[in-house]
Amino acid sequence: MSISDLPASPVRLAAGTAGPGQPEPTPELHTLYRDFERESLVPLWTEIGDLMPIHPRPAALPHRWSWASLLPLAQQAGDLVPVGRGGERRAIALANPGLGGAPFATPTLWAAIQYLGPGEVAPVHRHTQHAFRFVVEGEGVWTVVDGDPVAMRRGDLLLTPGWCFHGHHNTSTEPMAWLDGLDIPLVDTLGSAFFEFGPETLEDTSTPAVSRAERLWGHPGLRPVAGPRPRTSSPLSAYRWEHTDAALADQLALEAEGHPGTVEPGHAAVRFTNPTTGGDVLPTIRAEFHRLRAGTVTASRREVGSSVWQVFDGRGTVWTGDREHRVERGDVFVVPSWVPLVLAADEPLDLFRFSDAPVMERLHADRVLVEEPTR
Ligand code: GTQ
Ligand code: FE2
Repeated sequence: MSISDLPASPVRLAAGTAGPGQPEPTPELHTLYRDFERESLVPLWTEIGDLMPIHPRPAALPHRWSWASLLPLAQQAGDLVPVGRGGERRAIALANPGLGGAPFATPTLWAAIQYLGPGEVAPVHRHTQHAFRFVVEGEGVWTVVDGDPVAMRRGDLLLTPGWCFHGHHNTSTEPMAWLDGLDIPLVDTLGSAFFEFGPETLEDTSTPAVSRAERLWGHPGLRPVAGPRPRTSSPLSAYRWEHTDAALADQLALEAEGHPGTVEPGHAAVRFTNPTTGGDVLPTIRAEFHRLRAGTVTASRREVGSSVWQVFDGRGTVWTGDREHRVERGDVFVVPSWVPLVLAADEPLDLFRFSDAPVMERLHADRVLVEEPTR
């Protein structure tokens, strides 16, 4: 029996046989443990294996949601559930099956599919939770961030940092669905949630192709001289697909020309950055884009902290621990802390990823273990 297999309940423990480091069960011990319970006390020696494991043992499980299942359900919600003040958003959370029914993808990250029909408006509000949207297909929605209308199109990453007012509206004749990522579970654990309703109507209903934030902050390698103070969240509210795509294509092309820059052979990756710091786009969330050449199998990689991935294009196979999933466009999968991940591309494979890495780094809890491919 390993230390982490010890039974959890002190009372149960006192009734059974003693495990390693545990006292012999006696009626007196049983009474002591019952008295602990009555006084809201828990002895460490019965919990040590769960609370202080040899390595992370997350409750969250590796899991895959297929876009082919998510989208029709979001469409049905579009038919049956109105969007407006009070409910605020027609967002359906991906609930990790290991987290007891909580609407959390991981212990720190929220992931949801949000759906907005033609002409619909999701009202303005703000909250301390940091948020982004990632678009796997469609267009026609503008998210208005602190009064600045930001177009949402396939491949774009759009930011809504904490305490920025935001509302969304669909100006097209087609419905649109996208992926939301927020730090709701972390904020819930920390007890740091505040929320405020905004004005009843959007501040600006214009539909510019380029937001004001991009005009100020979206020029490569350049920042305005005025207002140069570092900000913990990126002031650039849109990261456009054309730039991401070009960066990934160049990374792979350079590799083919014999110049380094990829993560590993056939695996290009970029991180979205805050132009005021060079760091992550949000204080609690890291966002990346990965591109695998057809035939690439990655090294096995385990990291402290959890990630959510969405396939943007292509098909492949994902191994999370000993689970294997076939994935294709739109599919979302979760990699809990310290679970080894291997990706294999059957055809060119593009993936968006977000994680709680900035939190782990701030806590000096970040660790990575890379093992060469065995498959
Ligand atoms: O679009 O503002 O998925 O506030 C969860 C909370 C989306 C949003 C979510 C939110 C939003
Ligand atoms: Fe929100």
